[in-house]
Amino acid sequence: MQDAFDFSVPEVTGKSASGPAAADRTAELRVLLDRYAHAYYVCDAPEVPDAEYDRLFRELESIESTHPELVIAASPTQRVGAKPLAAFESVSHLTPMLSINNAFTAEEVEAFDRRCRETLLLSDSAPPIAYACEPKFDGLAISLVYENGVFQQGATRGDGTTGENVTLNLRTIRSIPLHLTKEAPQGRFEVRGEVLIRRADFAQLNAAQEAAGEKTFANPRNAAAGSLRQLDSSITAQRPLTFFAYGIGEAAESRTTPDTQSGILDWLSSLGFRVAETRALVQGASGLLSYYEQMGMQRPSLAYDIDGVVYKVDQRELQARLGFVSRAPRFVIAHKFPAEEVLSRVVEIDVQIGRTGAVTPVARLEPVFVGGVTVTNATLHNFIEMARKDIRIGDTVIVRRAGDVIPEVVSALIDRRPLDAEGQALYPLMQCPALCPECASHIELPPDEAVARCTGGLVCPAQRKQALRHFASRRAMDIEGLGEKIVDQLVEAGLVHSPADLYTLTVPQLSVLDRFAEKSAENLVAAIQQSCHARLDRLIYALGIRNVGEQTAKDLARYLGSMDALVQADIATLMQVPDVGPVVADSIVSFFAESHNREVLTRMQAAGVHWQDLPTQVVEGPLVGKTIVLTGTLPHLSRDEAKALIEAAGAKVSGSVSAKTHWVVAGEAAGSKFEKAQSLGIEILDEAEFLKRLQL
Ligand code: 5U1
Repeated sequence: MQDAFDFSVPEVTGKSASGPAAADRTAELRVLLDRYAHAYYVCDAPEVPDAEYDRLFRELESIESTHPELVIAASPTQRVGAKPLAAFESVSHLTPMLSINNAFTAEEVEAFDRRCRETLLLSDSAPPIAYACEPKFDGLAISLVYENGVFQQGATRGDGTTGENVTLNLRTIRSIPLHLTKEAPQGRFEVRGEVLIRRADFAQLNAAQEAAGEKTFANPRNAAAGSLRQLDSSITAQRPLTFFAYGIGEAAESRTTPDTQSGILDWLSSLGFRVAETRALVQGASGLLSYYEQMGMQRPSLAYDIDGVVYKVDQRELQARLGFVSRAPRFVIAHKFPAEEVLSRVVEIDVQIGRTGAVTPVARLEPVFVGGVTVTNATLHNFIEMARKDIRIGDTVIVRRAGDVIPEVVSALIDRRPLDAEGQALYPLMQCPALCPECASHIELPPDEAVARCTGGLVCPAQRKQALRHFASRRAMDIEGLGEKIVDQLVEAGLVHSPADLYTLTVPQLSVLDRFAEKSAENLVAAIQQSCHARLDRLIYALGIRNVGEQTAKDLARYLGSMDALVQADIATLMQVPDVGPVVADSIVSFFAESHNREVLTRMQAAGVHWQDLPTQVVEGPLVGKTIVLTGTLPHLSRDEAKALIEAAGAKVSGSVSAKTHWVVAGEAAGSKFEKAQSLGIEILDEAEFLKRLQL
């Protein structure tokens, strides 16, 4: 049950001389309707019959239609009604929406608790850390921005830095308050949480879709995602979406902000948000593990899907001291439930060639429903792994799928293997082909690697198709309408060899493709042209350089500032970029060493693709080229402050000590890094000496 909720609304300012009674009545009706909606949608405890709610709602609509000056954005009547959008705008998050690290075993949870204690320098005799625990909703992460208590803007997580503006759709979700209680912070206030569809609502939605001859959804998460990405908010309004709040953005700091995560959840509840009823405050690792066990038991009877639980260090001051590791906060971990496993049969084993030439054996399966979707293909990872597990055509196999993860074959039930008359397995173990089935280039298995690769590069149509799909994908160049089937046709028809060819495609060329009407051709050419105005980091990511994901592309753009600088960078320069190590640096240098890759960029530019260089954040300052490791607690600087100073001085912070480390900056209770630095003869500095070297 939620806490008491104060239903007073922001004052109606538009009183007309002729309608003070109408203004009073609208205010009164809004208070009542908000209260009843909160009871119904947030507390699951309706206070009045639906007919009474509808009667009051119609009365409010009627007054507002005769007194339009009384309409306010936060009125319950104003949830739906805007015209469909042409596209969603991008929104930069006030503070990044970070991801969280996962734990899968009790040992990993114990290690998390131990790491927190060590980083906070708690002695063995210190009391256990208090943790706020919550279910991990299987929905979509959302940010809601309130301005003086009134809902202004809502966005999807997107890549964590930039999401899509889905405000109009979020306004239709009844458990998202359009205005908050008077206790809400003034100014900007950001609430974060998850949008989902409850199981019972999902069943009803699919039944209604089926009855209307519309497509049904594979699982509640897909239904929620599809509903939230509707350009027409009147469609979203018909979908039974629910919002659960789980935190606040940093902009929300105010004097009234509680100093614990558990306090924040209670506070969000009192402000009108739905928060997990099954939240708990526990002590230490044993408390975490018993919460996990309890939630595992409750999981089947919960109203919504969850894929694990989330543990957060409760005290926010301790959270701040713990800081971050590689873009995930150290104070939080998601303890995932085991992935669902089912049995199926391998009908065929095919070889798939990935974007970077990786050769992956893929099992074609008898269809099986697992982890919320019907699965017909599952990865066997690589030929070495497949041989180790001895998986063959005809085998009955265990198939596993968790969340968004690609389904995989876990193992074969060998005693169910079909045998011939002599008792021999009907099928031999499949070997990795010597030649690529797509382009007949040689397949290589580099020493010390498990993954074989086709050496065909962009000569290989499979690699070309994958590279183009990646280039056009939403997080890369975001070319609407350039889907898998069209890419396949473009490559097979010989119209497109590299991403640069996309920019010279014409409507007549596209119109000859299978089932491609002139209008679709025009739309695709327009979408391709729209992508000409690119963002540097997205373009870097779109190139599909091995080991360069979205975040690395962002770091490269931010620290090198231009494509020219990236193309020309040598290993040493690249390794000064935060989180770029020798493997990533080598991939980048090898990519641009290929003249055909450089040519693609030149041809794209010639065809009109342009991007803006960024002011570089690098690599200036007194410590350029140095790699520094921090260990222990410094007397004055927090970990984040020390890191910021190092990066501002042009040096790089590394998490581990190696022969390439220049200095180790050590504070109190420095551990194994200190010892390793000593054994390698690396210079160890205290805070004062470190600040001196920074020339501060
Ligand atoms: N329940 C819950 N889910 N979840 C997801 N809490 C929570 N916190 C998150 C995420 C990504 O991030 C925190 C860092 C705010």
